Amino acid sequence: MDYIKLSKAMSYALRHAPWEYELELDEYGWVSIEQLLYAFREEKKWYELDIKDIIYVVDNCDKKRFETDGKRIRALYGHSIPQKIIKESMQPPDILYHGTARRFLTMIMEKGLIPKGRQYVHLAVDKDMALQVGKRRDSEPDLLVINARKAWNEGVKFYKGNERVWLADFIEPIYIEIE
Ligand code: HQG
Repeated sequence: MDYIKLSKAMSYALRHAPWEYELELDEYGWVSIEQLLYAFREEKKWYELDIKDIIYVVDNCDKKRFETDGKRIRALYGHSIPQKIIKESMQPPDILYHGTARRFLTMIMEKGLIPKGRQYVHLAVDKDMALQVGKRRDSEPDLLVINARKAWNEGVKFYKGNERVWLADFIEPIYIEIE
C-alpha cells in the first residue's frame, strides 16, 4: 500500500473535491469512513483498500491532517471547497508563524495574509514548520511572525487546525512582522 498516495487522495476528497467521490461533507467537514472507503474502492487502484489503511493514514501521516471519531472522518485544515467548514474560534498561542515565498512578501505586507485558494489562512506554531511550509514555494522562504495575542485581543478570530496548525480568516499587516 502506498500510504503517501492514499493520504494525497484522502486530502483531495476531504479538502478539495468530495463531489468527485459522491461524498457530501457536513458543515464541520465530517463524512462517514465507510462512504469514503466505498467511494475509493470504485477506483481500480484502490479496489483492495481496507478501512485499516485509512485509519493507518489518519494515525501515521507526517502531519496530523485528519481525524476520526470512530465512524466519521474529516480533514482538520486545508479545505478549498465552496461551502466553508465551520471551525470553533479559540484563543491562539501568543505568537504564530507563516512561511511564504519571497515573491509574495510585498503584497502580504501591503494587503495582509489572505486565504487565497483555501478557506482559511494557515499559520504554524513554530518557526520550523512555517519554514517547511514556505519551502514548498521558495527554496529560501521568508518567515513572518504574527502577533496573534494582539490580534486576538482586538477581536480577530483564530481557529485550531491541529496541535501545530492554526487558522484565521484574514491577518491584517499591522499584526505581521518579517523576521
Ligand atoms: C500566500 C500545507 C500574495 C501565502 C501546509 C501562501 C499548510 C499571499 C499562498 C497548508 C497573500 C497560499 C497551507 C497575499 C497569502 N498576497 N500571496 N496577500 N496572502 N499569500 O498552499 O499556508 O501538507 O493555500 O503566503 O503545511 O502555504 O497540505 O497556503 O504562500 O499548513 O497538509 O499564498 O498546506 O499542508 O498557499 O499552506 P496555500 P500555505 P498539507
